[in-house]
Parts: sequence; structure tokens; C-alpha cells
Amino acid sequence: MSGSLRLVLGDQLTPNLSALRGLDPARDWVVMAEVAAETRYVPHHPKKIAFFLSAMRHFAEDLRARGIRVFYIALDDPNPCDTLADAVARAQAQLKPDQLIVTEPGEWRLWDAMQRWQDDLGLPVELRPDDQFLCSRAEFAAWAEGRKSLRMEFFYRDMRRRTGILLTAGGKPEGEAWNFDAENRGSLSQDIPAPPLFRVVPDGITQDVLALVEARFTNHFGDLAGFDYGVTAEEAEAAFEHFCRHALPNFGAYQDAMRQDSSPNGTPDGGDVLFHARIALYLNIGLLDPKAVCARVEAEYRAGRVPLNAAEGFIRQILGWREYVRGLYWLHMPGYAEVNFFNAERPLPGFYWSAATEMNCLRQVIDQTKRTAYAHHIQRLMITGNFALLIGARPAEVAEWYLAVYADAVEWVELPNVVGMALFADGGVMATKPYAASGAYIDKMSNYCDRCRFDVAKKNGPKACPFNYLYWNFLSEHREKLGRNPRLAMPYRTFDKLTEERRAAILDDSRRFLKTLETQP
Ligand code: FAD
Ligand code: DLZ
Ligand code: SF4
Repeated sequence: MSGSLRLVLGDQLTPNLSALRGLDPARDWVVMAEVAAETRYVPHHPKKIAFFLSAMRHFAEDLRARGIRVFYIALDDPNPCDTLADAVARAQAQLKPDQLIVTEPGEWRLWDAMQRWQDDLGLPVELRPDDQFLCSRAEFAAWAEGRKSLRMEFFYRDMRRRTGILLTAGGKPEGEAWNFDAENRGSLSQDIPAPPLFRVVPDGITQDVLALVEARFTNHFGDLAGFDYGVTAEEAEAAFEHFCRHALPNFGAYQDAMRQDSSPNGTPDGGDVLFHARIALYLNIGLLDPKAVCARVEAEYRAGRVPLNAAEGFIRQILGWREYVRGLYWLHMPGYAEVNFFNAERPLPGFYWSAATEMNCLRQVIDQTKRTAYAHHIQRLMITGNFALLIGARPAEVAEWYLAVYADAVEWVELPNVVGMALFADGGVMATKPYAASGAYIDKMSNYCDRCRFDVAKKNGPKACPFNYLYWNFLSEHREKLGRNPRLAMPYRTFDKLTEERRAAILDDSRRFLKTLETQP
């Protein structure tokens, strides 16, 4: 063969992939491989593994249907491959290509390994940029150059200006404001039903994958039963369509709300997703295109079908946050994986892997994660993230948990959200202050506290909500690092007004509580 090999990774499942450009079906081959190293480098949730493998198999079928030859190694191949490099080496030995063409991977770990492939394989390797984003790595680096602080809000405004999304004909932001965040904090009353959940019934290919995952990975945290994700571009599009019709109009208002159990007429698990889209997993592996998603949401607004706070709020997540965290990741790797601003060294409590805790908010979110491999943003940030921050859990361990348990977790998006947003472990590169909160916030935004053995109104003592004293303990412990932060001036003033007895009780309760974490399995 005197053609090229085109490697397609498990999170690169789009026909628009740069590595597929210029492919000659008569001379070139696509290589895809399900490999042990990628399925085990963290203990991925079984639903996440099933999602990736089934989507890969469907994508390979699509390519074949278009006359493209695919060299595919399955995990249950009689002669399986351990790593992606092994898979490429096998394809090279059999097909004798004169070149390997790859789109840069989403994770630094693999990008770093690929730098050695040309020498190791003795084959020219062309690494092409991944242009499935609205902002390239080079454009983000240019934006960041010389700036003292890299706030998402300013990046987002630049992206709006650059793309023209949600601008008036005169180039001003629609509605005369860049964001409507203040209108995104509605608490959700029980009588507002959650929209029906979009579900896909597994086809034959997915059923084969489910059997394989069942046989090999059910020792990982997470339930495989009830797998209902889409695994093709058409199904991902249908999921997004469903969201636009049923949930987008309320996305803005209830973006920060959390709810246990279903609402009247809702499906039993309607509370898991509420008015969120559940599309990050599709966006992150190429089944949905972020530009098309933003364009569609803008069109819904312009057609008068959704209010501006919903359309803007949603577009901000994709055009703003998603692009921004990717830019930060590549700007700061590999060091970003090591940051630990608070020198937090506590092991992650065992109940993150079992949901066996009496704190109802944590139990609900971890149990939901176990069932579905999904939790929405506020659950990730203000329940599991907030708790890990307050107890001083080791950032690398927390990051590994998030990378393992969510179906949408790929490191470029997971890591900045964990170490930058949830844990403030980067010392403020991403956030202006830690997202630390006491039980009052959780009570305001959810109904979790109604069914908890702890009392959210109690500040101290064995019945008191642990978030209450842990919050003050956290601020007290890190005063040296946080005390001069102007955004924390008010909480520190409040803390200083507490009586000596109250401050001593906070420290005592926190010490006692943290001790119990050490003895839990
Ligand atoms: P929606 O709420 O419907 O939002 C729409 C889309 O906006 C999402 O699909 C996503 O693509 C994008 N988005 C929203 N918030 C963010 C954000 N902060 N960063 C990047 N994109 C965003 N997102 C991932 O895709 N993968 C992860 O591994 C991941 N880990 C996270 C870990 C923590 C600690 C936190 C706080 C957030 C994390 N996020 C992650 C961001 C966000 O929580 C998820 O994108 C979102 O919950 C996915 O659900 P959804 O599709 O229903 O999102
Ligand atoms: C997440 C994942 C899993 C579970 N399995 C595979 C696989 O078998 N083969 C593959 O090519 N990709 C897989 N992936 C996605 C990769 O981990 C992802 O492509 C890299 O981390 C780069 O982002
Ligand atoms: Fe969580 Fe505290 Fe509310 Fe219990 S009382 S659900 S621990 S916030």
C-alpha cells in the first residue's frame, strides 16, 4: 500500500475530522481501536465505556457504508491490542502505509505520547489541529497573551463579537447585556414538572457492547443497566432536538436548580436532568457540532420560541465555558494536573464510590451518578465539588473521580472544571473566589434537605448540617490565602462577628466530622 493511515480516536467521531480530510478511499485506511489502556486508565463508569465503544462501532459502520476501509480492532478481538500505539503498529505492519495522519487528541497524556510515535514507529506522522471548536488553541493563546487575568466573561464577549452570535445588526449584544446570569437562579417549585427524558433503546451493536462491558467492567463504580444514550450522530441530534422542544425555554430560569425525585407527571428520574440538555457527551466525542448547536439555539430565540435568558444562558455554556476551559487546559498543561493551592491532602472519602453517606444531598448526587453516569452542573459544582473543597480533598484524586464517573468526561474539559472551578486549586486562574457554600445554598436550590438526617437550620452539634460548620472552618483555615480576596470580605466580616464560643464549636464540630471520614470505609 502506498497510502496513509488515518487514526480516529474514540472522541473524534465526526466525518469532518481534520484527520479524514483528503482521504482517498482507494489508497487510504482508517484505523480505529478499542484498547485496554484507554478503557482502564481511570476506572471509567461502565455506561461511559459502553457509550464510547458503541459510538465507535457505529461510526466505523458509517464510514464503511460510505466506501471507506476501516481497520478496526475490537476489545474482544481474539488478538486484542493494549494501547493505541500497538494498534497503529499492527495496522502499519499489515497495510504498509507511507504515512500516519492524526488529529491532535483531546488529552495531554496522549498528545505527549504521540510526540514519540514517529520515531518509535519509523513512520512519518502528521498531527493535524482539531478544528471542531469555535476557538483554536492558537487563538486562545493569542487572547491570553499579556493578560493579567483570564476571566471567562471577557473571553465570552470576544467570542460573541468574533462569531456574531446573539448580536444585533449594529454589533451590540441582544437585549443590551452580555449575560443574563442573574435571571438563571430560579428555585424550582415541586409543581413544575420536569420534561420527559430523551431515551434511546439499544440496538444490536449496542447490545453486543453492553454484553462485553458487563463481562469485563462491572467491577468499576456505576450501573450498566438502563443504558439509554444515543450512540450515533442522528440520535445525538434527536436528543438535542428533544431538549430544544421540551427544556430549552426553561433552561435559563432553572439552570441552578436541583431536585430529588420526580415532579407530578414527570418520569421517575426527571429530577436527574431537569431542564438541562444532557448533550455534553455527544459534543465531546464529535456526534454534535458546537457551532451548529449554538446556531440552532440562536434561531430558536430569533423565532420567538425561547426567551433571551434561556438562549443566552445556553450559548454562554458552549461558546463561553466550553471553549474557555479547553483553552485553559492546553495553556496550562501538564502543570494544571498538579496544582494544589491549598495543599489539600485528604483522601477522597470512600462514599464517593458507594453513595453510602447520611448526607442526603451527597447520597442523591452520587447515587444518581452511579445509576446514570450523569449529573448536571450545579450537582457537580455545589454538592460533590463543594464538599471536596470544604474537606480539603486531594485535587488529583478528586479529578480522577470526575474523569471516571461521567459519560461526558474527557480530561480537557473535566480537569479545569475540577481543579479550577470546583476546588480553586489553581489559586484563582479560573474563578475569582472559591465556590464554597454552606447548607443554606443547597437548601435554597434543592429539596435535598427536606429528607436529610441532618438539620440544615442547625449550625453546630451532632444534628447540624456538616456543610454549615465546614464552610466556616474552610474560610478560617485558609485566611492567609483568601483573607485579602475582596469577594470574600463579607463572609470574613461575618465570621469575625461570631462569638468565641461559636468559633470554637465550628472548629470542634469540623474536627470531629473530619475524623469520622478517616474511619469510614
Ligand atoms: P447543560 O447544562 O445542558 O449545558 C449545555 C452544554 O454546555 C453542556 O453540554 C456542555 O457542553 C456545556 N457546558 C456547560 N457548563 C460547562 C462547563 N463548566 N465547562 C464546559 N462546558 C460546559 N463537562 C463536560 O463536558 N465533561 C466533564 O467531564 C465535566 N466535568 C465537570 C466537573 C465539574 C466539577 C464541574 C463543576 C463541571 C464539569 N463539567 C463537565 C461541566 C458541566 O457540568 C457539564 O458540561 C454539564 O453538566 C453536562 O450536562 P448537560 O449536557 O446537560 O449540560
Ligand atoms: C474514553 C475512551 C474509552 C473508554 N475507550 C477508548 C478506546 O478503546 N479507544 C479509543 O480510541 N478511545 C477510547 N476512549 C477515548 C480516549 O480515551 C480519548 O480519545 C483520549 O483520551 C483522547 O482524548
Ligand atoms: Fe446536604 Fe446539609 Fe441539606 Fe443534609 S442538611 S441535604 S447534608 S445540605
